Amino acid sequence: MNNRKWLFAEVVAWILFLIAIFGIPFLAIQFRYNLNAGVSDNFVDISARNDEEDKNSGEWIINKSTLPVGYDEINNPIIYVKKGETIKFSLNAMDQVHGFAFSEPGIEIDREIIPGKAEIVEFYADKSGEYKIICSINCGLGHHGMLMKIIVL
Ligand SMILES: [Cu+2]
Repeated sequence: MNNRKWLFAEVVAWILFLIAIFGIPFLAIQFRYNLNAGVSDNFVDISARNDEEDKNSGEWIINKSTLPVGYDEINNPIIYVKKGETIKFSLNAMDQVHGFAFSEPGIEIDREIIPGKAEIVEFYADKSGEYKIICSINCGLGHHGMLMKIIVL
């Protein structure tokens, strides 16, 4: 082989080497990230309740949660989740039709919850921050008190 061919072989070898060094870990990270997205054991079972006779009754009730749950000073639930994880919500309405909606612009989750039928909603927590959840269907007195928060850490 002449020198030019050796040089070519050397350049190709270097390129392959660089792809192996930088490319494989990059692909591995992407692959892992994609595997994790959407696959989750985080499960939260929530009931929506608003007794029309009582203006203080509108609330989201956490029946069961595999994630840590706290409460703010007026007893609204706060759910904590790690960034990159997904939460699977099972939602049910105790009395009338409610709406489970994120009030953040850009998050298109707004689901009607009809009594007697569990609604499954998945939320992929890809960005850290606070996410407010409201009731998007006017359910009478107490409607504006139906607040809940998700904190992505
Ligand atoms: Cu409601």
